[in-house]
Amino acid sequence: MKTRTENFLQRTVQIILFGLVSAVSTSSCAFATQQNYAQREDVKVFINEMVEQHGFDRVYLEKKFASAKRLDNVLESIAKPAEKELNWGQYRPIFVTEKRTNKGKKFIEQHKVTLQRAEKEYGVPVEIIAAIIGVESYYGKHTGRYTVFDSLTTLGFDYPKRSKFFKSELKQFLLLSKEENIDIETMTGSYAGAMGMPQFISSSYRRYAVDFDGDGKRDLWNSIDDVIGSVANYFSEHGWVKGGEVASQVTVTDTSIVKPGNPQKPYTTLAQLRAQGVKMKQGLDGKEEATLLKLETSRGDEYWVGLKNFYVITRYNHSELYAMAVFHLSEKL
Ligand SMILES: [Ca+2]
Repeated sequence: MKTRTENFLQRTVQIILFGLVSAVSTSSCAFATQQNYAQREDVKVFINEMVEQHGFDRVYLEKKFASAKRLDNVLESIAKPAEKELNWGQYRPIFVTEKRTNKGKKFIEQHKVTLQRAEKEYGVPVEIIAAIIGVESYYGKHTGRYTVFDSLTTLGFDYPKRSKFFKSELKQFLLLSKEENIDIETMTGSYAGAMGMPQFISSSYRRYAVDFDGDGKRDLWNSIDDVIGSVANYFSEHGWVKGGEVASQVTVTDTSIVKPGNPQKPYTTLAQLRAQGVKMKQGLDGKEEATLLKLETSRGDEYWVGLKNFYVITRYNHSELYAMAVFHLSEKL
């Protein structure tokens, strides 16, 4: 699954930037370096491919790449190692706040009809859909101010470490703009190319976005209906179990059974964990597949079982802390 491969640290930094210092929004242009991408050999190869394999107009692409800006701040952001990895005790309070909870309740109230329609159609609870939008963009408020064409061009051609991935996303991005007939100058997002209220990268947008308001377009920047439907469809396509639980806190007597690295994918069953002395709430089906997680906080370690739906949330963002934060926020909504 390569639909959302921005790694955990980048995503965390990005989300923290959105969440904590959103007031300091940077304009893409402020950190741009002049350079003509259209004249570069590697870009010419890329343009050729887009013309020959995907039917793009050469003159159009040459013109666009000639005016593409190299964004130095994008390169700085992506290369910057996070100061330190956050543990659960530090991560949770960033996302599960009273403010985000209250705004989430209002969001649900305001978009109840659409959220309920999405739940009915895709089997994904209203609260989970709302929590994702709440964590990703503060319910649509912070969707990123980078011109995604510039950031993907910069990363695709000037960040060798991940150029394959970003060139592929750039290709997906151009195809998306063509299919949806959107001017690439208006397609904004995070420095790593996550777009709109649900922060879909281009390949996810093409694959999972749906037109949920029926106007014939999939618009994740402006149509809240499309956003809601698309998030629900994403989860449904990744195997969301209708009516299933996400995670449950447990007590572990023998901590040596905890696998290091917090595997996100279920690798055992609840019955097996019970047999290993894990105490959990009643009513959980023993046959259900699960993973056992250890989450560190300043008040000591917490142990959780993550079920299939927990794993599905990590398909949106490959971090167990992210999935747990979404789950906790959804529980408060
Ligand atoms: Ca639409």
